[in-house]
Amino acid sequence: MKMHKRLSYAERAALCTNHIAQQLFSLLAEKETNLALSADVTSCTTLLELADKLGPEICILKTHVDILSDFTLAFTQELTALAKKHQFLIFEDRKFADIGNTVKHQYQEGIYHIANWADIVNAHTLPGPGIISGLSEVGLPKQRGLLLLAEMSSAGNLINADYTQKTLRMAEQFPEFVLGFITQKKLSPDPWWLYMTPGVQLEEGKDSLGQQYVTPQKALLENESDIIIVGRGILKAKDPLTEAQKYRKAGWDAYCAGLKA
Ligand code: 5BU
Repeated sequence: MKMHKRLSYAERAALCTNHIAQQLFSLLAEKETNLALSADVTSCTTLLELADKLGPEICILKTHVDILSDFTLAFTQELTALAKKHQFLIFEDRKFADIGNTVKHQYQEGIYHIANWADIVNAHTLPGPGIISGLSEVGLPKQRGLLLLAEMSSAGNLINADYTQKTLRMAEQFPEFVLGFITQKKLSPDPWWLYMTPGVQLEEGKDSLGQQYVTPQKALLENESDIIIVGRGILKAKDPLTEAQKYRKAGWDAYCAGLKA
């Protein structure tokens, strides 16, 4: 028997001290979508068209900026303008994984200047807490947020339950900067952490390179995650907008069912 009633996104927004978590929980509640689009395309024009068309359906647009073959800084200005227009946050799925001093430069400098346009980035905890300190030196003054990789969706990954728990403990040392986790499931009774789950499609399954898919219901209702991250499930569809609307509905219905459970 369940002891605790699940809290709504709005209730959790009110319990957050982390600025970005609060903003994102409020956005989920107001826009009524827990769908993040993984915009894994290689052309800036295609990405911007997707962002403009699907923007009204999503809470987050997730990028892999280093797969864009025609990246320019002007592109990031257009993307941030679309984020404002359609009210979504930008998450660069950079998966930083080096020592603090190096990731600081990777976050702020280089070709991409990620810290200037991405609201959220993520990092592996393998290098230890210095990676978070380094990123926070760049991100905190800009009111950015960090997700830690607590679990991965791919088959045979080396993350175990102990690593996941230690990742949670590390997050607790940086409550101002860390807003939550990339994970397959809820990790803590503390209501302020946000959970985002990749490896989601309408049917369970896998791809040929180790990706494993769960359904929106499994991720949000059973595993109590908060946001589903969907790439090819939407991008490969004949009509990505209609497909995004299907995922949005599936995600929102699963969230509402969780509140009633
Ligand atoms: P897909 O097309 O829905 O399989 O894309 C999933 C996206 O999420 C893709 O950009 C991955 O890089 C990303 N991802 C993931 O699939 N699994 C993980 O554990 C993490 C990120 Br972390």
